[in-house]
Amino acid sequence: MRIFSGIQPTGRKHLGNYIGAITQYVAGQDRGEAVYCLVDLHATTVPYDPAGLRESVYDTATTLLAAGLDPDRCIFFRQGDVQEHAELCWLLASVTAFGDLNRMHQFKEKSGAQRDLVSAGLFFYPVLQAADVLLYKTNEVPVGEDQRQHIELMRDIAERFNGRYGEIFSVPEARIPEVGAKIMDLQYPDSKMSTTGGSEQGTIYVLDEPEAVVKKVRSAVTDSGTEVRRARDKAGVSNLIEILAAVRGAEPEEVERGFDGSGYGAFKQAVADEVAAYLAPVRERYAELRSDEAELERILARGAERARSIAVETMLDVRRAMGVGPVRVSQ
Ligand code: AQP
Repeated sequence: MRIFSGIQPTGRKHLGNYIGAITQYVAGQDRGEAVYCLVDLHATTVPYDPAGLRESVYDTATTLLAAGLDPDRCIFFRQGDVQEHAELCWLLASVTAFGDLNRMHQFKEKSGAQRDLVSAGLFFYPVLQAADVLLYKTNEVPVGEDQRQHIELMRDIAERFNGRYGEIFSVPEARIPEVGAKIMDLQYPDSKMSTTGGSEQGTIYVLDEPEAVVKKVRSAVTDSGTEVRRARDKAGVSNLIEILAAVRGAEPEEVERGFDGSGYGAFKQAVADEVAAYLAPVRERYAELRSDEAELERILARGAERARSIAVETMLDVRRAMGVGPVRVSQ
């Protein structure tokens, strides 16, 4: 089974990215052939600083390695190093419905936040994402809940392509965690914890110092009640229950039972301490790994070479099926 996921090189990854995606990436290395990609081409769809992008790739690569990605047990690379991603994106455009792209929630949210230019790249973001996944004939895509719609779209794209040109692609399944699929902002618990849209105080970064983590959790917005249980009108407490359950690898019901009658103060302190302890080893390992940029480049280059060997084969199939380019003797 092949597993693929991409993550934006936005540098500072948060607890939502960590629980929703990164821990699944690490686990995926034991479940199948895992392919993980830092999507620098996606990062160009909103205004960004070119020199900063390279730095952010190193920051994010280091975070993933510190979290437990092992370049010997997965293919770990930078999207921009494998040009087949961009080529397949264009070719998949022929089987992507404009109306479907127009319905994507992420495009609506992100385009609304742009001050100057809403780039066509932002509109095309899910097509490039489909290319990333389909290029590796992927079976499973570990992601958070916010990516469900994009995965549905890429499944439609794969099916339409296969129907029109022949069975080339696997139709991928999303793998969304049961607990922690959508971690919410601690200050605005009706909105997801987010790199671009969240509040600084409500966002726990993987690299935050323990004191900062404790402060953010202790000042998380809750309701005026005292009961530690999940409910529609208790978004803040529900989020903290979900976070603690994910950190402990437990069910949210167990967390509720464990804090029955203890009040919000003791509960928040426990969440704060356990999240700080959960992230500390990643932060420490990050500090050890980040300065060796030559080694990071070496890891990404080796990953790109391995990724390319798969991607080139897929593109031969795609080009042949679509009648693009010269006839090639099969290789
Ligand atoms: N709040 C979240 N809870 C659980 N999972 C989440 N993910 C994102 N937010 C949450 C998952 O993290 C992976 C990487 O997402 P990305 O590549 O989009 O990286 P990002 O841009 O840094 O993440 P954000 O926070 O989602 O950025 P914004 O809000 O700016 O777009 C994905 O699998 C995602 O589901």
